[in-house]
Amino acid sequence: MKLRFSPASPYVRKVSVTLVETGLDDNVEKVLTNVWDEKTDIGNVNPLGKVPTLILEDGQVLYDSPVICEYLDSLHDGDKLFPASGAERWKALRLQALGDGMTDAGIAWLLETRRPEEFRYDKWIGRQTAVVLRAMDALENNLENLGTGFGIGQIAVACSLGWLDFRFPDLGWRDDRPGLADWFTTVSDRPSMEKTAPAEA
Ligand SMILES: N[C@@H](CCC(=O)N[C@@H](CS)C(=O)NCC(=O)O)C(=O)O
Repeated sequence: MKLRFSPASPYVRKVSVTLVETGLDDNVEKVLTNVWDEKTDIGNVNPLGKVPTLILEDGQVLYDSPVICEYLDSLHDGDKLFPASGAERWKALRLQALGDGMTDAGIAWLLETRRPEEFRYDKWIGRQTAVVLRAMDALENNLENLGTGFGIGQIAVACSLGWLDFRFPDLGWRDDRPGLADWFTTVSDRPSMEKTAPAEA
């Protein structure tokens, strides 16, 4: 399998963490991809032009991160990151959606700040910032949803928080959210998280 990746992407990090947590890290060749390079071929591989994109041995292409992570989870016999069914599954998928949604808003916010000043829309930045902070509040106010495990929902939230620290180091989100801050400190010690810290390409 080949993984088209960028070391800065929080969605790619979900896949990279999943690979370590499932013991599959050695089964994937990682191909550095700059999706913003005008000459990139990523749009020929994945019509959405995004990373992560996983290319299977038979040439089949998988995207996006929830699909890739669930596929990888189907390839091993250890503890599953995606509960198979029932209430636990919906809980895990909702937590993943919350983590991914927090990332989506953070990325929209970041990209807006990178536009030339005359094209920047402060109201849009405000809207996205509010989503990020509201998602963090929802996590802080429902810490039981994070629990003690490290499945796909927790992975999505951890990768999102790690990316927000990377891109917005002065956000100060820990000040009013001590429970979430403690949880993130604990999960950041996992080898899968240590090995995949975000970096500029
Ligand atoms: N929902 C997708 C989001 C993937 C995504 O937006 N990746 C970014 C990198 S962080 C990207 O490739 N952006 C390129 C673009 O939007 O054109 C996932 O979970 O994989």
